[in-house]
Amino acid sequence: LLKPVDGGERYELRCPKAMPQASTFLWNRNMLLQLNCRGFAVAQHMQPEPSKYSHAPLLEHKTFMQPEQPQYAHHPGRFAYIRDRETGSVFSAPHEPVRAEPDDFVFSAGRSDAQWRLRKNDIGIRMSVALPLDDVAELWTIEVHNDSGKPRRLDLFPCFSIGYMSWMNQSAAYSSELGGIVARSITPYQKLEDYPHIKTLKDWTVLLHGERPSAWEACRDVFEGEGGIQHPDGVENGGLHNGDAIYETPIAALQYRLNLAPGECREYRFVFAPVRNGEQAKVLRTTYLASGGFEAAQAEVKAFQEQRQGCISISTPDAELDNFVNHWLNRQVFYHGDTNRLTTDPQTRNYLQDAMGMAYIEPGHSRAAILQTLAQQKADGALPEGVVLSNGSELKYINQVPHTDHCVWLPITLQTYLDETGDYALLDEWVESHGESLSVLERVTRAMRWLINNSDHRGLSLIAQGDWCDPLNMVGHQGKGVSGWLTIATVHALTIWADITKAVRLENLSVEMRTAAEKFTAAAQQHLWDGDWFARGISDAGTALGVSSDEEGKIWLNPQSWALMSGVATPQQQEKIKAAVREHLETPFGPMVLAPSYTSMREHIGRVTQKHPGTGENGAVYNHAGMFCIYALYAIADSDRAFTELRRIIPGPGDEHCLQRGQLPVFIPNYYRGAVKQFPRTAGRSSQLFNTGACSWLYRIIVEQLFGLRGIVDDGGAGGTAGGLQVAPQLPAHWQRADVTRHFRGATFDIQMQRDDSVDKTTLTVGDKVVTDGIIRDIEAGKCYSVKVLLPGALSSESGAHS
Ligand code: CEZ
Repeated sequence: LLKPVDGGERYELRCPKAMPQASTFLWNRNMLLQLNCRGFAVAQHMQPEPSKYSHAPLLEHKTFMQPEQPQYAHHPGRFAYIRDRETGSVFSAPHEPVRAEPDDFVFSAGRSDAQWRLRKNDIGIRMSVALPLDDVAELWTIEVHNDSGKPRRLDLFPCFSIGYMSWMNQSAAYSSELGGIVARSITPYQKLEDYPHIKTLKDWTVLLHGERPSAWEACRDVFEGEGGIQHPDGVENGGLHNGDAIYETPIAALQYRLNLAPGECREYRFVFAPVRNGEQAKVLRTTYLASGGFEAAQAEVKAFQEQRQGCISISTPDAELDNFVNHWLNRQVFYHGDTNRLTTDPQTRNYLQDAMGMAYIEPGHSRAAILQTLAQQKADGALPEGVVLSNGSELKYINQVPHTDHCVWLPITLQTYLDETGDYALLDEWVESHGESLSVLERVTRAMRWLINNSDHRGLSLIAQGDWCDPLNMVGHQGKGVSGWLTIATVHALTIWADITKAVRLENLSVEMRTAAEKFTAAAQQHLWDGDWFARGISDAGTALGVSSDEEGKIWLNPQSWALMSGVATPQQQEKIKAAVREHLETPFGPMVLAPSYTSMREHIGRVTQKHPGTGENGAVYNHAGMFCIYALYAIADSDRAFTELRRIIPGPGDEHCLQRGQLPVFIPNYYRGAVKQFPRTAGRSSQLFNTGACSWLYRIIVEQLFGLRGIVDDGGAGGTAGGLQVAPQLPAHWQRADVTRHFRGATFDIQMQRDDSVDKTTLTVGDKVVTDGIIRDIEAGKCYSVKVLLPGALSSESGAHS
């Protein structure tokens, strides 16, 4: 049913019905295209705010990308109907809208394209789509193959949804000058001051063809007639009548008449895109529909991607993990950094964590993102809710709600960047914000002092209308409620900043940070420890949440994970926490973010309790939080349990695992349904949403914890001391061997990790030199190092069970 091909670079699904929502996504810096296996598509481009060019049949409400988006018969898609002119039988590719049972079906997700191959009645169809490097355009190829031993007379009807463009003005017609269907509209608006912007928008949608069709239809209702989109009259009756749409819903349907000899194949190319005018359409035509245009675009994308493969490639006993890490995870991490999730005002915490992942792929990008964030720091040290990326854009949606955690992510991202690059000069860069020029070091210190001051009389961190958990909006809206997680996360952030300032020999500052961290730790211990785990918070009215006396939302994952990673939990508490997480939160899909899921509104907690139980923050396996848990387990060296959880979060291995999730292992979704006891039927189901902080954390975990290949500074070294690469793998006990290539500060390390009976501790050899402290120093850029790591704990056979 499911399998990786091309060495893992593609992933194939062989049935359109087994996981109907299974999807992949393609992007470039200006657009995003999510495609599901049945041909439905969600496309978005930036001008600079997200816009559509292939619309739903009703005017869409504009909002952020949502999880588990439902599909419906008229959902926008890219289809091709095939009609046999002799028998009149009709089917469609990829599967929608006709939904005929295929004889063969393959949906193939690639790193830079998506393909479908299907066969029905001895006719083979191949559809594929790729995006160019920068232009907003879908490059489609449709091939029809006569696999039967006799000549076939067929009609091919490529049919691309344009949908309801605008209530002010919409129309469509064929243009022989531009060579395709051209749909025009005016984005609806009312305010006079919007006009200058509206007139710059790409309000046309075009389907440009390589080969001229024999007929076309631009009006959706005429195309469909009484048969609807599933059995359109235009197809069933055997011909289109070159109609146009005059303030009617457009569609781009073309007709090609084919007479195919046995074994004959015909290929057609199309460009589907939004444009502002005919000139832009002409440029797309000459760039892409001239001979070799698609090939050149793909070659450019490939070359671009090859430069951004990430800093690690692995070969382990777990081939599916290798595929995911080598081909897909790096891609998803890069997508986040490259596009900022296609928003112009990413949430500050997301922006910083996406930049954390980029430290391993394109560190210059992380550096710029840190500077960009600090350039919007407020005078009191607070960071804004969102980082505004383009002139004139504003804080929208969730960014209008006050959250108090944004500063926490700053030292975390900075540390990752510094470890990876050794670029301590960044700390001395000057950043201007609100008319004040301060160094990065001063600005981060100010952010940390803001966190220190954001506390109540008990020393607990105020939550306002949320922290990491966006919908935790009613715990502290009156200004008194506190966050248990944020109190603990503040310890983590301050400790990191204490370490960095110590490394650059700012002893006093470092002590100030460490002392403050100790105070928050003491406050957490005094007010938040509930006997077996840490509480999630205390409301304005003084009611604790996430405590054993709660019937629902009894235990929340984040305070526990962060208590483990920050050192807040004592060794005894660590054991209790691990046991509690196992008992209440563990599932076959990863840990749930809280349990039991709330089933009704709690006005001292907020919106999170109104989400459907088992979705999102209300008790899903929320993978971003799952990553904190895995990171924490590695941080306390519980590497086997960490690996077990890590492996659960990636779909597979095996069909069954993927089927329950309904997702291919080509990305990590933001959640899998939780509430496993309350709703076992839907447990594990993927949100299909590939925007998530989980991917950056997973990449970091894999590089720095699982394989233990982390950059460090020499303790006490003056600012800028490069340090080296620390080698401290935490491989799961059942792995006997792993080979890793790590790119680090311009050098390449070919690392063989192997369990060996003869050692009782990890032993590191570089070339023929034994390195006793586990740190490879004096790294020369451009050089390739051959590294051998012997690990204790060899099993007698390679058959160690994978728990
Ligand atoms: O957004 C994410 C945020 O982007 O939710 C996370 C948070 O840490 C991320 O920064 C946890 O709350 O508002 C809501 O209720 C939603 O939960 C969204 O904001 C959520 C979406 O899943 C992201 O697309």
